[in-house]
Amino acid sequence: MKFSFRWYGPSDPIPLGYIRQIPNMTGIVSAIYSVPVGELWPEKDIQSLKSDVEAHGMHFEVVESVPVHEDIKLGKATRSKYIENYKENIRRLAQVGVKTICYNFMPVFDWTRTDLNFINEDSSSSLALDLKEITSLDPLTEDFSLPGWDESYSKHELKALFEAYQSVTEDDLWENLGYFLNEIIPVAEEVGINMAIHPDDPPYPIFGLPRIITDNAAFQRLFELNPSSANGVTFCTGSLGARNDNDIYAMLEDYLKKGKVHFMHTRNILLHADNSFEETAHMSKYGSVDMVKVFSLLKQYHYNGYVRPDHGRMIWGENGRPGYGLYDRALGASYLNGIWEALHY
Ligand code: DNO
Repeated sequence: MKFSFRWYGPSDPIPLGYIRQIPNMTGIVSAIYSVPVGELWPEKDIQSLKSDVEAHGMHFEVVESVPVHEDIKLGKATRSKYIENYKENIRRLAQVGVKTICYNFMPVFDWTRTDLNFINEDSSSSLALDLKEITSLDPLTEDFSLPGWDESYSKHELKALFEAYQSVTEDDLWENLGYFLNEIIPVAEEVGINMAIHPDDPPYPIFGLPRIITDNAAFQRLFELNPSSANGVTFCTGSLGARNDNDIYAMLEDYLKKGKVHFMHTRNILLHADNSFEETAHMSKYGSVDMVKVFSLLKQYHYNGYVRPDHGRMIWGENGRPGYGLYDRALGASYLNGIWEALHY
């Protein structure tokens, strides 16, 4: 198992040299963030990212994410250009030694929370999602504001996207995902890259937009769409754990058996009865995810892929990118390494 850490490139306030000092941290997970969704990633930018990471004694083998253009999710005629660009990005990344690409197929919004600064008992802060609050929000109203997303779209863009999705059903989204996979998976296979879809976060439809990568039935359908082992998953314990009816251990075991897990996001959440949640420290006792159980399964099935601590709380006065500070993620990494070491004793 290869431990890795997400880094947002040169604009990330956390220096690579600090990440290297986390015990057993061998890899960086990153992306080219300066290129608009759907465009080609310049080879020189990819190369310089790799060189930066390697100059700090770590490897660059996982990209999170190569985002999927909305026209592909919408199944528009214009998707062909974006699919061709996607294929070329896969080839370019393979050329510098990338082995796994994480992506998602969520319409309009990626992960969503209602609070980026939920104050915990110990005065640390976390990301949180309150189901009542999210269901009361209407993205098309003037005063709509969604933490983390306020600068991503203009009102006009948001309105146009919502209109475009109005006629897109869950089945349409599946069809568009199938089309995309059947185009890109052969390229990924050819160049030795594993594609790892990230579950929807939260794992149910929001704002009337369809969301499909949500539960076990969805993953089985995904595997049927394209049986290649390159068509795999990022198993995110926090995202999949945000539904009381998801048995994440049974799901993980099945996908490990099938050789479909290429990347693990291991974070914890405290899940409430209505599927609202707060993100917690990684340790099992603080949340609803049993990390020892998760890592025992990884050991049992000889998981040899990538893992990363996921969102951390803000602690020790750190002021960072929500969910992606240094301190609590480093604590998470050490804790997970401790479990892994103990399991091999
Ligand atoms: C949140 C992340 C997601 C993830 C994408 C993958 O912190 O786990 O934003 O990177 O969904 O495409």
